[in-house]
Amino acid sequence: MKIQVSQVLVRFLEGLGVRCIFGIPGSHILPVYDGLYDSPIKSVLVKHEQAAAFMAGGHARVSGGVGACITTAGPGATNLVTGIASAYTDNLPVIAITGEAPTHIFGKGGLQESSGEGGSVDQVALFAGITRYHKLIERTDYLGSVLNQAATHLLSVTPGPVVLSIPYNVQKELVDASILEQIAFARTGCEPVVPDEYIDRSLALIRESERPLIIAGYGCIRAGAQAALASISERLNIPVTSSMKAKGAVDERSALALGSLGVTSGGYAMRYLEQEADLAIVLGAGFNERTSYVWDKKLLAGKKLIQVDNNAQQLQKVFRADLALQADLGAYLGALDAAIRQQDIPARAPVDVAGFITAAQQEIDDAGERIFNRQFDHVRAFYRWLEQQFPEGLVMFDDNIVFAQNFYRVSGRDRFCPNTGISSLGHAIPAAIGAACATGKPLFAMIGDGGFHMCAMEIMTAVNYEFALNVVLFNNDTMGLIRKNQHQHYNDRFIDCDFTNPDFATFAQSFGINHARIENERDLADLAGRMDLHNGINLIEIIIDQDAYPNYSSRR
Ligand SMILES: Cc1ncc(C[n+]2csc(CCOP(=O)(O)OP(=O)(O)O)c2C)c(N)n1
Ligand SMILES: [Mg+2]
Repeated sequence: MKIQVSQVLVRFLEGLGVRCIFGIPGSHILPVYDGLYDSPIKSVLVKHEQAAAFMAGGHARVSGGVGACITTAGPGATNLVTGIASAYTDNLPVIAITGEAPTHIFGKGGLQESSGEGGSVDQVALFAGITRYHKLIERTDYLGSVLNQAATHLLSVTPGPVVLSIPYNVQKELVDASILEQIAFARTGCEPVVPDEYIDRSLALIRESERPLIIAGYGCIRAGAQAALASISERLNIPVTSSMKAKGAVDERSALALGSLGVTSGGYAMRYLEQEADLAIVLGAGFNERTSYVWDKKLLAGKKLIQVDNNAQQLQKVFRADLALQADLGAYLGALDAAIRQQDIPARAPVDVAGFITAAQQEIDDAGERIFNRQFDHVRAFYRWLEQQFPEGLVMFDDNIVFAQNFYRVSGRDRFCPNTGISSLGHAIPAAIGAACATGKPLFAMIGDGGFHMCAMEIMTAVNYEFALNVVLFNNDTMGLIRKNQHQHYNDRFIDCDFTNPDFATFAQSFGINHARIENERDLADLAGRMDLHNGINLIEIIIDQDAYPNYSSRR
């Protein structure tokens, strides 16, 4: 049976399991939009294509499946760049479908042409450095193979973004529907097996160690290995810290949780690692700049190290390991857990993590190294309030990060999605909107006022589609991080950091959403009664002094 290429693309998306697609139409992509008209895929009209890519990424993070976005040629495609780059650095399976001028006008200066011919914008070159796979599909004879390649990258265990650009005339060509049969959508064929030898060597290192510490990375969450991780930690009394991205890999409110590791964290895990641990078990953690305290050699000096990652490039990238193993974290932790049960491996001596944290806190206070002074007490109280309000779990997208790293203990039922990727401002709101299509859990987007300015109109997307969303806006009338750096390193020569905000109560009113203003702890008292945090669209504004600086240095 002959169908249009545009319909093949829609069926391809359906085959990938795409449930929502975020974008803005333009005439160069209308055939695909017309195909979406008859599809169960929900299309969401956004305000800016950058946000569409962030939404696709947010959706992928929370659903565990493929996120999708769609734009027209030229500016529609170029507006995607930061969002796609973010998915690239976060290894997210995001597919972007973009239109393109018809091939017969290539090189003649067609409207919005981005074929690279005749001096036009070159989309292929533009996306080359930020995608795992990108194709300007100029013909249909290789369409099946192109789509199969795209699926390979999207459904891989180390996925990344794919951009497919299709000229208008190609979208309208008729091809045989059997093209779709060339595409392997199911790729879970063989269960990864971890050789016994590696489990035995891991157990030998654990047996030899008196004070092991697990450093959990996002790989544990991606592999869905949280239960095995908790079982190993509890059975053997091994405390757990995590990278920022893996907060909640074990319940941070549980007895063996040390909080997250990193320059902007509470600092307990770093102290435990340095002062106590004799074996670090690094599971799917990249050890990038912040997690590794700028690759501080003291951190792992004199310790044994086990490192397991499904990505060979991560292994021994920064530190040498006594055992480095490329493996799926789910398979490894499952096998390790089973072996610990079978072999009745004795628990390590009990560890008083709460006592260690209290003592470390005192040490930090005495050294004047506390990151937040009393000017942030209401922010701390807000996060405590949040923990109480949502014991059953929430999903948090966080562009601020520093507050959550210090104040919020992510439970095993929460999902914490910090703005990693390329750390672009203006991410949390669209990413949370993307997740709204994937989860019924309460959604929070935490964002500074500088970042809010970059994406605030997307709140109207949530309004249009009645997506429940809580936006927590940290209002300090400044780009606080920049102001802090100009205070610490540039003698208070403040330039281009401060600004005047709109009145956010009026702003919220004009959007038809709820608004609350938190200036101190007392304002939290009746907050839950004033807005429906589960089903409403709420803007919670937290006022912070412009001259209140977190006490850490990013050294730049
Ligand atoms: C797209 C983008 N532009 C610039 C930056 C650099 N940058 C990092 S933090 C920051 C200031 C953030 O201000 P705000 O969102 O108000 O948060 P605050 O630090 O005040 O809490 C800037 C400009 C960035 N990360 N992303
Ligand atoms: Mg700010």
